[in-house]
Amino acid sequence: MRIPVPRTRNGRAAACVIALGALLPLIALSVSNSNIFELDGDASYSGGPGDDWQNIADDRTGGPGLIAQDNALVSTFLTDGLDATDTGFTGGGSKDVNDVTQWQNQMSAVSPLKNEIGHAFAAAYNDPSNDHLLVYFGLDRSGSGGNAATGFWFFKDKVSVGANGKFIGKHTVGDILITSDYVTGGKIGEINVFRWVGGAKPLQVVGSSSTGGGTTSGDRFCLNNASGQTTPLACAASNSSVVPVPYPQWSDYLYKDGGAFTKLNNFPLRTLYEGGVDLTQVVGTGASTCFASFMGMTRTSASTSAQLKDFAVGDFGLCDMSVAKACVLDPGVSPAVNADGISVHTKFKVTISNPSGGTLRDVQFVETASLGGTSGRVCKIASVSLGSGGTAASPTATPLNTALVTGTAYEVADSLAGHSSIDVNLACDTFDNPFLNKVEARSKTAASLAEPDLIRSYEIKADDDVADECAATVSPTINVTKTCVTNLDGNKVSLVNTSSGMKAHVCFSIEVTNTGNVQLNDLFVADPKIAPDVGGTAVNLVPAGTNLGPAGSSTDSKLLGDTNHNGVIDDGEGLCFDATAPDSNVTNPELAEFGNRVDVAAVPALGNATPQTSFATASCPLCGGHE
Ligand SMILES: [Ca+2]
Ligand SMILES: [Ca+2]
Ligand SMILES: [Ca+2]
Ligand SMILES: [Ca+2]
Repeated sequence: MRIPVPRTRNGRAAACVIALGALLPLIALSVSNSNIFELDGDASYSGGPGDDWQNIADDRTGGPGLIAQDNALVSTFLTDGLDATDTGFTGGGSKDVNDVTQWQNQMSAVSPLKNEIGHAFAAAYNDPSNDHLLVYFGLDRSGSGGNAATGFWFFKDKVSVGANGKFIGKHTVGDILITSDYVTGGKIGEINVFRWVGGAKPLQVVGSSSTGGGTTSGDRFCLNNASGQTTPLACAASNSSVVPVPYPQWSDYLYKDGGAFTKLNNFPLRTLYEGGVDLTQVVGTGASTCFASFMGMTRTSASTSAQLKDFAVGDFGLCDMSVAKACVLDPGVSPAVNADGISVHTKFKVTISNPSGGTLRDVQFVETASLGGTSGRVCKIASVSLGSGGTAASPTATPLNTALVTGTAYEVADSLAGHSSIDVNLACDTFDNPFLNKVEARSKTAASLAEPDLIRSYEIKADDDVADECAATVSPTINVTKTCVTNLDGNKVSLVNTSSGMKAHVCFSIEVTNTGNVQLNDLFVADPKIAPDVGGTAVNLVPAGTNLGPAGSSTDSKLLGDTNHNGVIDDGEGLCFDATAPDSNVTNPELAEFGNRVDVAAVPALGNATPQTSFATASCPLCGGHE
């Protein structure tokens, strides 16, 4: 497979089209007119005002670039695999009436050999006489002749070969299929043009030689003009004689007839097929003529019940759009934990690109992440960078620094020229770290369209080897200190007489501090002797250095034993217990101590939910000489 031929001659191509229109202002052109394209049963350029496949192959990737003329708006020239290394259709689901998602492909030799595609190609032109979009298509066969049938899809979606025998992409209403038959003698016997409409009968016949009839002129067969039309809907030609392979433009034409594949300088009879369709007639004036990919195929017949054989598929960027989104790294700013310790600030850049030759209109951008409401997620457009290829939308259509609404389309450019892109710069605050989300871009190929005809999306996913997501550094840490409270006598231990005898009365203060950058929830304090009351079942500590709300409710530390919440342990405050004997039953009063250990734990509000823990011990001496 090849990528589409890069259009390096747009300026001259446009000039040629204008010149052609200026020279032939009163002459009705059409899909069958050789002044636009030579549907003549060969691939060689005659030197006239219209192109042939030689002009297209000249500009393919790796082509020689020797011919000045190439009037195509966009073109593609695909070199297909041969024999056992070729990918072709397989399976019962590979039918015209089934969605692309039901088709299957496999690597194997095509049977019979007459269905072996060597190359497939397509090109789009503007008909200057009526502004219709004309699309031409063709293929060469690398196997011996005989009756054969072809099909050509123009997809709105980007269809390509996927993994495990599947295809990537799907049908879209408006996809076009042209099937054709060519029979002994090289004559085209049948052309059918279908439009994908979805539903139970997804293929709608737009034009067919079986119902409307056709006319043969030389090697060219055209459908008779439809009612109300002055030019044919579609034409096709095949070589009824041996014609040259136009080297050096063509990539090697290999042919097999019983033996091995051999490079030929001529196309044998009926191995070259070319056709064209008036797309504007197919879809109607004013409707979208946007297509993103092209497929040429061989098949058992032109009927929609045919078994599908070989195919070649590639991009056909008649109009196209892509969107990407990535987190912007801005140290200390993005991504970063906000001062509240529970949310993360992230800047994102959404890049909407137009890789095609045509202009996109009314470029819109939609956030599909759940924003606002009770979730606390907020994204705002900080700015739009238009670059040289974009023109601004009305300022009211692009509200800056305003909370975006999920699912609402915001226009970010009035137009986006071919081969250019724009950036939408966003700032988001969310409870997620990293904030994984999805964006959608929409645009039109004609400003007159009621609805966008190009819709693309991009999702930032975790762990998919694409560095588009980023997470703020979350550093949850908790600290605890435990101190003996000195009583009025200046001692840390008081002896009190109780009904059960003399006891030591000992008081502590315990201070738990959040020393990290994230809020700590559900503070848990365990001290077996004093059973401290932490002040509720769900006590939270805000990040270090932040104090929100009234004292004692939203602070970064909690002083246990401070009964009146004035921040200090006053006389009579503290967490106390009575003991009948010193720790370890020490008998020497000089060495006697009363103490134990406190353990704390709390759960970070962001990042890993593993509780943070710490502990402290304090021992209060009976005689005050040591601690
Ligand atoms: Ca031709
Ligand atoms: Ca020709
Ligand atoms: Ca092939
Ligand atoms: Ca193939």
